[in-house]
Amino acid sequence: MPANLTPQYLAAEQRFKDAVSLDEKLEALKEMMAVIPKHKGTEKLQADLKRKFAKLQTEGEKKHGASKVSSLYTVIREGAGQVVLLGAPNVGKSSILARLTNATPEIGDYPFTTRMPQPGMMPFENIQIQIVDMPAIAPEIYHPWMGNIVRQADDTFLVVDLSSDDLLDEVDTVLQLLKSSHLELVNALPPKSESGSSLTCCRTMILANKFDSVAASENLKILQEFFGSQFEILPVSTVSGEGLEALRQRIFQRLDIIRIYTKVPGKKPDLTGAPFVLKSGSTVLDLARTVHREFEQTLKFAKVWSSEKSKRSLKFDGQMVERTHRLEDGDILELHG
Ligand SMILES: Nc1nc2c(ncn2[C@@H]2O[C@H](COP(=O)(O)OP(=O)(O)O)[C@@H](O)[C@H]2O)c(=O)[nH]1
Ligand SMILES: [Mg+2]
Repeated sequence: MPANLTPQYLAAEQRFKDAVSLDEKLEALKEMMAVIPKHKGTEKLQADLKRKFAKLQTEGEKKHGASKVSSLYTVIREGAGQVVLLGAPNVGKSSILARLTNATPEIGDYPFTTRMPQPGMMPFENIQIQIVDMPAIAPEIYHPWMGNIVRQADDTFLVVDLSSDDLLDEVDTVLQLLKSSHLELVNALPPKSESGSSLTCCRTMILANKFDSVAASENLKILQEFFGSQFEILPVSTVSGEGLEALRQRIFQRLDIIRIYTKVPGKKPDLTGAPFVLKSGSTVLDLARTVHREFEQTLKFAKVWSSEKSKRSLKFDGQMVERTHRLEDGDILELHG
């Protein structure tokens, strides 16, 4: 038996023994994993705890039925886009969520702190983007329902720990586990006609977190060497804050959306509220449909004002445009039916 088990650990163990419900057992085990002294002598016990935890969690899913569990784990979409954070245990997914959003996830230097998908809203200029922190992906804990959440999201970010000497293995493990649930993380989606296989492709970039740590520069080089041609890699640190502003910008850019305001004829536009959000490439008619279905029939033309930030050489200043006119981010539109 390993020595040095603390009173806190023993108390949690007692709670585990006394627990009646599955939830109580899981909570107690989680506490045991959190407080167990981390050294060579407890490695086997730590591994046992992880296995026990995963087993109980799977049992719970079976008992409650897969459908109930997966609905439990669905994240209701909010805001202008939904982005998922994925990765091995302890890489800093929850810390990133906490730095970007209003959410206050549990953060710990022990694995499996996060058991449920946890959403938070990231304010970005005049919109909000939903970021979803996911439970860690590891062989002993991987749940297929995670795949469903990834599939439904607009974008995924694979978080990697630059302080870890096993980072290549960790990335490989995550990619393999996702593949076993028919999900492939890719840099760019293949054209629709080519995606005939049973694998669903999900667009991903790598967040190389803990850039502040001692081994980070060296590990970043290794990561770039092995995965740099396959994925875009952005170094970040939730501790120093480095890369976080670039990350916010990338999250927005990768959603590939435009924000459009409407105005009433003869009045100034109200730019303080939330804009309409559409996919890049949307037309006047697409926007009109979003405002009101009737516009599909009744819309005759629109007038457009470009945003002050527009980089167009020729800015619109209230010109009349047709229904098929392509809109640009920040455009202000007056619809005439
Ligand atoms: N040095 C360093 N540590 C970090 C950074 N981000 C997170 N951590 C630490 O890594 C551990 C795991 O963080 P957490 O966000 O819970 O990881 P998760 O399991 O992926 O959600 C915690 O002890 C954090 O304080 C970072 O940028 N630099
Ligand atoms: Mg976490």
